[in-house]
Amino acid sequence: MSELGKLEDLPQEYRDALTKLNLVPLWPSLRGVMPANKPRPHTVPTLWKYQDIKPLLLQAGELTPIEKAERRVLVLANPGHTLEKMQASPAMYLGMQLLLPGEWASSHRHTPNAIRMIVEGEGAYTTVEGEKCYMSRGDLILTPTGMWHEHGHDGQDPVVWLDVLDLPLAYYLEVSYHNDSAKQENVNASTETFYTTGGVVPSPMFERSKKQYPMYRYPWTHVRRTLENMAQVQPTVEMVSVTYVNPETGDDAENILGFYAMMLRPNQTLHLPVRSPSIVFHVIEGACDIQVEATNYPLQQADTCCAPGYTPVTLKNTLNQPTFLFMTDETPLHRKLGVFENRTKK
Ligand code: 1HN
Repeated sequence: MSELGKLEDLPQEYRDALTKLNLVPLWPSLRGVMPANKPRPHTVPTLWKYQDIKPLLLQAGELTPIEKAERRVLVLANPGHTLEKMQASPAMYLGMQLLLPGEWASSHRHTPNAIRMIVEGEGAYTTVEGEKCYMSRGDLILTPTGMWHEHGHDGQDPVVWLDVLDLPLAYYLEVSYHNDSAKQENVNASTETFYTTGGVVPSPMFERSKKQYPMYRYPWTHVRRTLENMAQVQPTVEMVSVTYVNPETGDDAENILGFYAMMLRPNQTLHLPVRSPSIVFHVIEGACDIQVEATNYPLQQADTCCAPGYTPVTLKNTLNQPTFLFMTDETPLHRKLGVFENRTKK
């Protein structure tokens, strides 16, 4: 591969003439935008420890009333993208949100897709399109693009959850905006009750639901039980994991980001496939080491970590009991764009 000409090789007069006309020579920047064989990600492996975040989040609760914040969130920003960009990876935004007893975070909707993964506390809820979804640790609640949502809290203690949005992508595409509304009356039946049993879907007059988002809440108790059962009946299967899907179609739960839960067996070491999407790990229960290339990140319960794509990642359960992880990645987006790759050495 020959070395390409540099910008400095060109006469200043010529460069000035180009600049004046909004023109740029490609060759000095070609390798930068398209490196050989493997992308050069901005995303750097980053660990956010809940024990660091929680006191600062509670302090935000004292410093900033909910009316002044609308959403009281500390953003988990990847320094490789610069903190101002508020992104964990190219397409993923992460934030830890605090709601105190009696507070209400007003109703709105927006173009980015969002989910909540509940970290701790009981008694808070998100109302999604008129459906009141109660929050308990490990529950996944969807608020897909365009769905009205607001948060309330009937309980006694602070509630914290992890927000995951595809905001960086929506912002990049210049399609990110929101609308406000009055408080939603919660009128709709809980959609999850229609999908309590796998393999059975509601079919009034034998017609299947055409809703793109037929279910908003995935209770952790159900997901955890599924993982434990899978681990038990498949003792030799290494990767005990599930994907959160649309229960009507089996498609990914949302269009851009993928959501998964995994059980690491006691003391298990697991090498993940090397794939193109960035990935985020959050410990629902237990503890593990996450090794990204040569660096080891020790995670306790409620800690969150991200790794860039095209990078070897090894998970090691550091406990003598199962560890449960929530994971989110950019696989649905990569597949739709036709850039998904799995580079695991066979
Ligand atoms: C949002 O609407 C929520 O509804 C949380 O709780 C975080 C980050 C950026 C833009 C909108 C929420 C958000 C957000």
